[in-house]
Amino acid sequence: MEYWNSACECMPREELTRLQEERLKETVKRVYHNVPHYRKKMQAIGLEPGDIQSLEDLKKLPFTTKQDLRDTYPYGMFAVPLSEIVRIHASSGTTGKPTVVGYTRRDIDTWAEVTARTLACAGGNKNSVVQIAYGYGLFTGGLGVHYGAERIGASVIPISGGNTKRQIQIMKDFGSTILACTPSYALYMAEEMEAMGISKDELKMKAGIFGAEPWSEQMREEIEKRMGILAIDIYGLSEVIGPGVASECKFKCGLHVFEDHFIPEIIDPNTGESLPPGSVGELVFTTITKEGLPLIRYRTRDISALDYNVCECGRTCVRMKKVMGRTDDMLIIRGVNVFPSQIESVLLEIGDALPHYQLIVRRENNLDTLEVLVEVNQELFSDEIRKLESVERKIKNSIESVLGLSAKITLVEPKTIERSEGKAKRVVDLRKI
Ligand code: DLL
Repeated sequence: MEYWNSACECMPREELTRLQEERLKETVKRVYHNVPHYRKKMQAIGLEPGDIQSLEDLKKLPFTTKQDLRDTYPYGMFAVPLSEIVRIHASSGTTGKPTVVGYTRRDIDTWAEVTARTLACAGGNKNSVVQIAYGYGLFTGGLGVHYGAERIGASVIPISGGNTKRQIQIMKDFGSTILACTPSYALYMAEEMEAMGISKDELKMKAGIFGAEPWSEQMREEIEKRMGILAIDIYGLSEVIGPGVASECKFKCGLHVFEDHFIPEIIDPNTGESLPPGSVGELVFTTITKEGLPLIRYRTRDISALDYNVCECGRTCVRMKKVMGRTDDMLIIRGVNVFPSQIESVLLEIGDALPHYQLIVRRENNLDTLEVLVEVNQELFSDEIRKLESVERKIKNSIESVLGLSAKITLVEPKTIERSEGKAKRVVDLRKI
């Protein structure tokens, strides 16, 4: 069995608990003294760093949410001065303002360590040729996996996303052995490959590390069959570190959470109560080694469950079940996080649109597409077609500049979109994954 760091990945539970407690105490002390936002929240419930001595005490700490990061935008939750931050990434949020995350030099080192483990989980080593087709930029996917791939000594192809024909040509010519991208993009590549008349036997591909969006077992089978590879699910979120929070091993029975860095919990999303192992609920993470942006009990909104049984691979770290869904309305379309409210504000700014709209998400040829149905006033409809086209274009451009996502805009007459007596059904997700 190949591990990147067997001492940490296979640490006996008692030893791991001791290590986690030590690091937790240290983290709580640090955020209390360095981050006013945390200090205020703890003081409000009469909690002092000394009250946290064991993992049991974790429950006493208040949760952190995306709202906390928004309230302190952009750098208010950082626990070190900006002079210690060497990298900034960001992901989109509901208000259009991104969630900003910062890394110290040691955080970058930790990140490389955990993504190196992820690659080793997929059988990666210094002989691997890793093609990174996650986006590079503010998104954490590209650079996150990049540092891990260099750490294991692999040859890295930092191709980033897009330009599918070129991806496949390079995959073939450069002899890539591991592909890193979203699962939907992997499937799209498989299709394009067939269309180009390139057979999987002409490739050296052995495995793929796919994540950043939910995907099903059927999708895995499809990718594995069409590409002739082992497809591994990897999980992470920018706030916690990016990719490298958890990864499946070749046994594909849950994702190992790298617990010497991140403590997971499952809570009831309605009551906030901590749930026992095995229960399905919302995943919550506490980071215990991060310096730039330590997070205490961060609510991910992702639904999963934890399994503490030791895996066949020998890793002792807990396994989280494949993410089953989210507790909020965030959509992930082609790897981009989209909140319906972001589109709503774009529409309302345009003026000609009525506040009745619906987002229709489809998966066509394995690629997610977004259609926005928008009601516009009757006058516009009776007006000349050119005027309608210009409104359509305005909305399309505006969505593209806010979200970085192209959408098909369909303008419809007033009262076309179904009304609801309760919550409006803003999203019709037709993807079968
Ligand atoms: O998506 C980090 C990442 C990059 C993970 C590359 C894996 C690979 P964010 O953009 O902040 O970060 O989005 C985080 O994406 O809360 C989940 O809802 C979803 N997500 C990430 N990985 C998975 C997965 C990156 N394997 C949000 N399965 C998370 C299901 C996933 N959902």
